[in-house]
Amino acid sequence: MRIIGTAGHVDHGKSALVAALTGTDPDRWAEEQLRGMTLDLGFAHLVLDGGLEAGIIDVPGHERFLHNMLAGAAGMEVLLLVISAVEGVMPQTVEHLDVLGYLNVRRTIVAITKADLVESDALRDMIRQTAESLRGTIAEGAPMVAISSVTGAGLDELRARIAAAMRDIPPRDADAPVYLPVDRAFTLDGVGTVVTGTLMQGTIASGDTLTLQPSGLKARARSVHVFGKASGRVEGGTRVAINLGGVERDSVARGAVIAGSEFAARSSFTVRFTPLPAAVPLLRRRTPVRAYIGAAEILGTLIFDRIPESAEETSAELHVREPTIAFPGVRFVVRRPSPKSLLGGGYVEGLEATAPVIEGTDRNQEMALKVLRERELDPIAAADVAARINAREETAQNALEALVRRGEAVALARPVEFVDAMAARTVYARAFEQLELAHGAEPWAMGVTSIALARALDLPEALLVRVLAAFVEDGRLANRAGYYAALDYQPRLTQGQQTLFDAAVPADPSRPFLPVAFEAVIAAVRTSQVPGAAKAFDTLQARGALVKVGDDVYRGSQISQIRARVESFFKSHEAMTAAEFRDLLGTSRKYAVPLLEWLDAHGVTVRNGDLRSLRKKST
Ligand SMILES: Nc1nc2c(ncn2[C@@H]2O[C@H](COP(=O)(O)OP(=O)(O)OP(=O)(O)O)[C@@H](O)[C@H]2O)c(=O)[nH]1
Ligand SMILES: [Mg+2]
Repeated sequence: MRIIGTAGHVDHGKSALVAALTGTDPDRWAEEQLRGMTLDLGFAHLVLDGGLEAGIIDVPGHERFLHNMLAGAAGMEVLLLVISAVEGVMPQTVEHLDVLGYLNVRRTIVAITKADLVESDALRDMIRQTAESLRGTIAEGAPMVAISSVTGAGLDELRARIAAAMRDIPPRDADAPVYLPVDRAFTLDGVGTVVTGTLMQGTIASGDTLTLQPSGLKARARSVHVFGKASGRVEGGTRVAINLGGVERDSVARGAVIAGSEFAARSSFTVRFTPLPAAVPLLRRRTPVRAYIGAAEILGTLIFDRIPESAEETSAELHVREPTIAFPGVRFVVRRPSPKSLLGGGYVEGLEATAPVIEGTDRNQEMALKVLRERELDPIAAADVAARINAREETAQNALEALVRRGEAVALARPVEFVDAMAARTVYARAFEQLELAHGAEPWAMGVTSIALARALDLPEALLVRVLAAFVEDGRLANRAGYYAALDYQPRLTQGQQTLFDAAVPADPSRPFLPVAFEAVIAAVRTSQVPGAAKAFDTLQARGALVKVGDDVYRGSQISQIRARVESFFKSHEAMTAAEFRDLLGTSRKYAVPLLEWLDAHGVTVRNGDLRSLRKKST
């Protein structure tokens, strides 16, 4: 289904044309019937030859109801510009074209109505003049068809033009996140709350849980109707009516949005804005506006860095008083709060709007990559990428994973986020440079800690750790006992360092399980004046050559023997007391207790009251 919209000056025959094409009078209100004038949006279902279907949105032409016209305008893809053969182009013809020039119209057809009321010469002249007046608008060069809603003349040709235009435009993205600006909300007896709107993109199925924004209310789609017919599932580009379960009529109104979870309501948007030429002198650095986004009308402020001096596209911030849903590429129009003249319009800035059109899955990957590149080293979650590239979260996730496989992105953990691979590789390269320097300068050290690396690279430590983890995972960097090192790096102590520690923690065969006080080792390091002794001590501990247990230091070989004895003890015992352990090693209580705690902490034994048992190997 496609969405056709009417536009044109009051009384030019928009509603009559819709009725002639569809058999439905779009003026559904008694007051509209009485006054012979459209006050609010009307809707009709057009079925053309071959089953081609469209929803028609009929708008009021009177300038007083421009806000209602605006509520329906964003959904229009095919514009049926209605111009009376009697009057020609009139003020609201121009105003509607100005509005629609900022929105999503892709094809325009001009219907010259009331052709039955003018002579054929006058009609020809009018058509020529009209074509002239439409220069520079979105209707420039559009096909023009003279019709009469009274006699039916020209309607077949108009239908053929409409069908051709509909076939010409690409379908809306059914795979994108749901975006449905609500243009009507009402209650039906025995049914409950119903909202209608144009599903701009995405897919909704009856039974889905939908989110209303900006309220955040959740509602169940009890049923989904398309022009009176129940439909299990509707895709982007359809006029829909949804019966919402669990929502009071009062809590939803025109301007609300049914939006996918990818989108969050915001009150501030970076936009590209183009003023109308006549509005340029009215612009201030902070220009109060009435903004029309989707079907919403919200007061706000347009803020410029530099006040536009011509009717050219420029960057601006749009702040609105009530948060709403808009994402890159979403179009908007602004008027003055009062008098309500049109100021201009534009679109929410972002990749969607500025990137060259890339179709298919590659499009998502390319857009996601642009997001990553723009952020450099600032990680971003898949859900946030989704909102920025206007894709469903799952789609964004797949695109990001594909980028990781392509080597264009790097996945970080805790939380799962992504960064541009180029930026990450730069960090890796700089870190590696630091490591090589450190390995050369202090070959006895284990490597470099994250704190030292972060300081050298001038990066937040937490970020550095997450980025480098990806390279550790890939096997391009080692992280041992908290020290980063090149993969093939092995610390080697100097002869002086080795001698120092051999003497400080000596092996005494007569007292095989006697440790040395940690303080004593530190004192030996301090008084020795052996260069690099402190880091060498760290290295020996990191590699298990020396083991700190409580306040004492054991040689690694002592610890292995102790473990071996304990394990062999448990071959013939279920449990072990502290006293049994002490006797097993022939050591004193002073050393036995910290050793037992160390064995508990290192997963050798399990403590159960006063008893220890061997921890079952969980493989
Ligand atoms: N003779 C003749 N009268 C027409 C034709 N189209 C519309 N009219 C008449 O013109 C008047 C206005 O028509 P509408 O269709 O209500 O005009 P509109 O553009 O919808 O007006 P608004 O919605 O108020 O902007 C009505 O009295 C119609 O009967 C036509 O093709 N021929
Ligand atoms: Mg009308």
